[in-house]
Amino acid sequence: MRTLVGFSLNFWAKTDKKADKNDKFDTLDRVIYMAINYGKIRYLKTCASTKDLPGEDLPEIVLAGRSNVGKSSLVNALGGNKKLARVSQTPGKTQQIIYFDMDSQAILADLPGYGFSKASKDKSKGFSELCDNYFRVRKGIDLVLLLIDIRHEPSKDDIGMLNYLNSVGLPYFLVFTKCDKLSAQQVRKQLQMMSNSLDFAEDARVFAVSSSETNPQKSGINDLKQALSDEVCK
Ligand SMILES: Nc1nc2c(ncn2[C@@H]2O[C@H](COP(=O)(O)OP(=O)(O)O)[C@@H](O)[C@H]2O)c(=O)[nH]1
Ligand SMILES: [Mg+2]
Repeated sequence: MRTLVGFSLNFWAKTDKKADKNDKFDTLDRVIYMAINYGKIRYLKTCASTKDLPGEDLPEIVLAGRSNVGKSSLVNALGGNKKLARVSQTPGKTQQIIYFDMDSQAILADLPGYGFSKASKDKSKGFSELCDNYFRVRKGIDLVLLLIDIRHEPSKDDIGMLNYLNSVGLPYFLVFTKCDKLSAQQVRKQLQMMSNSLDFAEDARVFAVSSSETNPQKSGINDLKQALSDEVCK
């Protein structure tokens, strides 16, 4: 069965304060040891080419998704610091791979977004080449976070990326972003639609998150943090 982890935890916590103490999703269970101190996420380096990539000593987590889906905002939400990664109003601005060190426990690669229309053709070409080259040369990827906007049908590029991950067998989580823009009921409906229309691995975990600066609750982020820590410590 597909696990709608972040989604169920978050909305249960909000609506059912007297949840059964023995329930495995009880909020007490959330105060568990995390390997990664997320307050210690730091910018590491920016890579314009695969020649610049950092060493592969630490586990590597990769953020992939279309431009403007919320990759940089997610880095900031994980780190609890809105200045970590530059959040852009203009799709397609980031044209490099930006690395963050996660408390010396793992590194996080924020990939250039795919599928943006405003950048020039040349840049667009370089962009996807960098991503292609990255996945070709990088052998030690531990986990890909594939971000998809909860509000929209997955794009051709989202589906292409998912098919790629399935075909090469890279482990991934699906992270649906911008959930604060929908009601709880709409989020549920969209998740159902996504799980019917997307061909994702049975063991892929699914999170529904909000990284919005104006939404202090940051739904789903704690659950994602815990899951990333668990992956890194495995
Ligand atoms: N409401 C809301 N806006 C978001 C969220 N995540 C990102 N955004 C907005 O979406 C835009 C693009 O975000 P950004 O993180 O730069 O996307 P990236 O291109 O994938 O790195 C910015 O205006 C963000 O403020 C979210 O969870 N909720
Ligand atoms: Mg970005």
